[in-house]
Amino acid sequence: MAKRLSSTPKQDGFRMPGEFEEHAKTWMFWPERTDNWRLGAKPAQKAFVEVATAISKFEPVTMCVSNNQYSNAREMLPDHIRVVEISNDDSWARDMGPSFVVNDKGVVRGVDWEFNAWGGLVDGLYFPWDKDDQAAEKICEIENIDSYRSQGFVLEGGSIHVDGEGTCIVTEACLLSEGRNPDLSKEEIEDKLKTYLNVEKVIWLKNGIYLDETNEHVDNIIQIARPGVVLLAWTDDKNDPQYELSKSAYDVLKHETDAKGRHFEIHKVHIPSNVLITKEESEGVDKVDGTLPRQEGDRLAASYVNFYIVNGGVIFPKFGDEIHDQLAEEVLNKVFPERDVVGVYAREILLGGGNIHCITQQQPQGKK
Ligand code: KQY
Repeated sequence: MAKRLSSTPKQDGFRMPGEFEEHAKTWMFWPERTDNWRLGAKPAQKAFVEVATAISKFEPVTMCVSNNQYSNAREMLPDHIRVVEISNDDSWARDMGPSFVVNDKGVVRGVDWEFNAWGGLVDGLYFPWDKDDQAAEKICEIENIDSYRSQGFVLEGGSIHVDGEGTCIVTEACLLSEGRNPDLSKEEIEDKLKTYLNVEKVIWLKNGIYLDETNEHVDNIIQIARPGVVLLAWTDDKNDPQYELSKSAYDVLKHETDAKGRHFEIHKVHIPSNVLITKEESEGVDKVDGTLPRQEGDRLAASYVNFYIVNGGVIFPKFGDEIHDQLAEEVLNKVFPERDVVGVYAREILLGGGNIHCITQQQPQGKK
């Protein structure tokens, strides 16, 4: 029986592995809310099917789906993708799912972060979020995995990156935002990360991607390919507001060392040309008080580094910007020569406020 533990990963000798370490499977959630996903979420559902299918060529995928959408999801997804019913408020497995931790015997446990929809009543993206907050616990129950609950400490999986060797990278814009842990100091937040992820060093970038509605999650501006090697979302256009944000992240990473004292090898990945919401896209989204509106002309936080590393592969978002899509693929092939790099057209996911990394959650292999 899965237990809720009152100790911490650090006390018990559990650490969060890097995403590039071997996975047992990937978790995803099925999109359906019509105030976030246009046209009754139909285009997004197709995009989620494409992502799930791409991942399933490398490792098993489980899709979590509400009771309302169970039959539709089962019908739309290939048979080899497992579908389980879990109530949800939306479909961001990175943020609602557990962050899995392992010990050196290969035992896997879950960290169930307190979740408040990216800022609660201060600047959260929808209300209520209670079903999303229960999702991590339910996943651990299904897998019969013990879990730790970070009660009183709000965090999303997309706001942290770890290298599995003692380093965690975050952004100040997100972790110090008013809507998450306003009563905790930066040092106290760092201590929580050290306790729940069992890391020794936290590296603070100032910002993430311009206008990222998550208060600038780190997983949209960098990804860790392996210890000491990072990819950074970049623009050469000094007039683009993203330039200063990416330059500041570059400067931090250039001068920092990781927990093992290594300097970072940094690979820049140019963002696509401005991706703006069209009139048709805006009109397809239901308007609901309390949910972030999608206005025509709004710039979307498009970034190729919101990619997902799977066993033997990398699944990255494409935006239909031929030049930058191709440049991103080239950088990924260079950084990951041992993995197959697969692009999936992901505009519909971006329209919902995130991308491929945000809608996926890896469960580490642990002991076979
Ligand atoms: O990017 C993410 N990790 C989540 C984005 C949530 C957007 C909700 N509209």
